[in-house]
Amino acid sequence: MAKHAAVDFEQLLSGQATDFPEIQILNETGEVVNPDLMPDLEDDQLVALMRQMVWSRVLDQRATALNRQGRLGFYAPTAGEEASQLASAFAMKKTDWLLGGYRDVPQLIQHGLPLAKAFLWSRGHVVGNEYPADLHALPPQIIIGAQYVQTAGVALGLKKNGSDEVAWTYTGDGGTSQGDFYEGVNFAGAFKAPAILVVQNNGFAISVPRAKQTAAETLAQKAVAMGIPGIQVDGMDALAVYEVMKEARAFTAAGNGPVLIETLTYRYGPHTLSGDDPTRYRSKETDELWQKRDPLIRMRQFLTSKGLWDKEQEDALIDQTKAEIKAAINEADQAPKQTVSRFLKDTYEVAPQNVKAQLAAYEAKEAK
Ligand SMILES: Cc1ncc(C[n+]2csc(CCOP(=O)(O)OP(=O)(O)O)c2C)c(N)n1
Repeated sequence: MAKHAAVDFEQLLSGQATDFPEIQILNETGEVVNPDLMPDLEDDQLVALMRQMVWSRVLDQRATALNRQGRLGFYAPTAGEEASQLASAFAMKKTDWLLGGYRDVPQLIQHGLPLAKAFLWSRGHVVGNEYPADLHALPPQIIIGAQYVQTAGVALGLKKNGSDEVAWTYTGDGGTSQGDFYEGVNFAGAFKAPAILVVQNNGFAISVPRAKQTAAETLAQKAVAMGIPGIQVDGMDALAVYEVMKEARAFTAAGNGPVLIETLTYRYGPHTLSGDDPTRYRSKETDELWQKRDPLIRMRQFLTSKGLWDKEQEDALIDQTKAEIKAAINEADQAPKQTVSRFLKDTYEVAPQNVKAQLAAYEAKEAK
């Protein structure tokens, strides 16, 4: 008689991804495919959300041009990710704490970072990291995964203080391979910290396709290893992203612990503007497929069909945004030139001897 296998590996694998269906409300043509999930948003809120997404698209175009003119420095393009970025942030409160990554600048500006400061951050100017006191956010994190462990700590701090605020963070598909990703999610789970952990899966980590990060069928299912809920959502659908985020916020704020959300999205541009060329690692067909899924197209159609949006409105917003960007870049130009003494003063509250000596030397040099 054949020995019965103790483990059915095929069965184990096939069952894994079934609890992570992609949540969608608006399809590619802007039709409501899941009316039951429709978020409770007033007409003016729907328009405000669309305005933020259009604003972000214009910002991306202008930032790209400004980088090419040498008027901005580091820039990670955001076009294509508007629903993932802005609709998720739209569900959060002004007092909630945002710890984003290097691509998550649009959310940060909507959360309260003055645009001129965002530009100074891109240029590498210290004033770009001096935040208004009421801005509950950290500067964009460059070390992938670090924002996840820090978010767990911020969320635990909020919980210990009895605050009703929550912390939220973003990383990319590539970021889910980091040790810090797992540690952050695990810690937040173990301490039931009020955190929302977003993974923006745009298909690529620089040139590396998502399939090379992990054999896991979804990134949302990684939540299982940490014992917390994981959700996969259509990241090109602003309504779905908003609704899932809003429900996650309510869940975590009620003391139930963190939530992991995977948004399925795409970046139309290169990884950054520092030399990445997407034609070397992805096809025109893939680009075109995702162009059809553009979050602006479906939201525009949805709002137009409700009589809430038209071309005139959009054109006026585009002009207004361009003017706002122009004013902000000019304002950034006015920032004082950075000095070594300023950096030395920022290093310690009470400087040690070696820093004191360097400070004196640089102050003398700068006074010349
Ligand atoms: C800890 C760490 N390792 C490597 C890098 C270099 N790096 C910068 S961006 C990037 C790819 C990240 O891809 P993903 O997480 O998918 O986010 P995306 O840029 O697509 O938004 C890498 C490896 C880094 N910044 N930090």
